[in-house]
Amino acid sequence: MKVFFSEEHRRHFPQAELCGGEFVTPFERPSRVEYVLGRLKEQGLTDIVAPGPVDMAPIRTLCDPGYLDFLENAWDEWKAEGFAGEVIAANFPARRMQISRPPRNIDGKVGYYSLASETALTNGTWAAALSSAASAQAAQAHVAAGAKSAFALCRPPGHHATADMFGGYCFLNNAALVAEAFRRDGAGRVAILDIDFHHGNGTQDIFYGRGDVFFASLHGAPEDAFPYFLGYADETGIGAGEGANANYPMLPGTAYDVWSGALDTALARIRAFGAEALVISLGTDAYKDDPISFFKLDCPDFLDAGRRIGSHGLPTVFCMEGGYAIQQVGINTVNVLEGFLD
Ligand code: Q9C
Ligand code: ZN
Repeated sequence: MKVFFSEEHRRHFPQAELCGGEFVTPFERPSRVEYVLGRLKEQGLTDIVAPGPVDMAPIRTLCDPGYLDFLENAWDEWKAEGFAGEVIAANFPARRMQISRPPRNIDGKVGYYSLASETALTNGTWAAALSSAASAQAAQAHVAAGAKSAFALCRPPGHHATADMFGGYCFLNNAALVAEAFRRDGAGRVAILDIDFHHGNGTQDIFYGRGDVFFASLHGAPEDAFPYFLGYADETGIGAGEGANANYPMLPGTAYDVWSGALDTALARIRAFGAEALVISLGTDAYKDDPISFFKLDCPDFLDAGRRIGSHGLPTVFCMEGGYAIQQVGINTVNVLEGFLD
């Protein structure tokens, strides 16, 4: 399996994450990908290449122009405002406030264009997010050209990002870009399966009204887990998208017996949908010792999950998402790929 990876990810390395009322070193840190790269090489997955330049056209098609403009200029505007720290949102358009009027001031704009305040934006964030999207695009092009599968080692991750909001460590929705590219390249129906511990709210939101892209997500129940305000089982799509969204929220302490049942159900739905290509949002934060999650999957479970995904035989692009148990993120992520290849 070919791996697409850009060193440009390093340009996103915020010092601060707001967590429990304190600033901590971000869980989503550059060293995560070193562990994944190390494990890939250890297991003989050595075909690792840098993507070509990002293709902006599909990003402009997918995202709100004001949002892209914000991402590109936020750091400069923040500094011009005289703020000393990293770009962090503190003001949000909450219930019964204006949600269609982006403020002029960057302190307002950052809240307008985000869904949470844990994620800081820095000088190199835009370049890093574009390089992450470029890896996803290159992986998709590789599979569209006939390869059975590819792994986009994306950082920063993408599945929480909507067309007009960042948050949950995500800026551009890489998995959504891949799904759209498969459609553009001729796949009539595409499925996205999100196995990250957190609900893929951004991906769901982007495709919620569409019948051509099926979205399934296995995640911590919204009553108990970020992003809290989406991911319930009764969210099944709307209009043409009715029936093309499937959520599998699960409770704290969920282990592989229950989780794998949800995985099989989701895969059966994807098969029944008639997907011609598959995108996996590959987070491994369902791991038992993940510092910010509450499922109980163990390392071999990721191997088995990969096997179950691979047994469907669909052309597949994996996009890296979360996974914060730093010592195991490489093993768990590569286990899914190895299981898939079995
Ligand atoms: N105090 C992804 O896995 N909440 N994003 C963190 C820590 C946000 C996770 C709570 C979690 C975002 C891609
Ligand atoms: Zn996650």
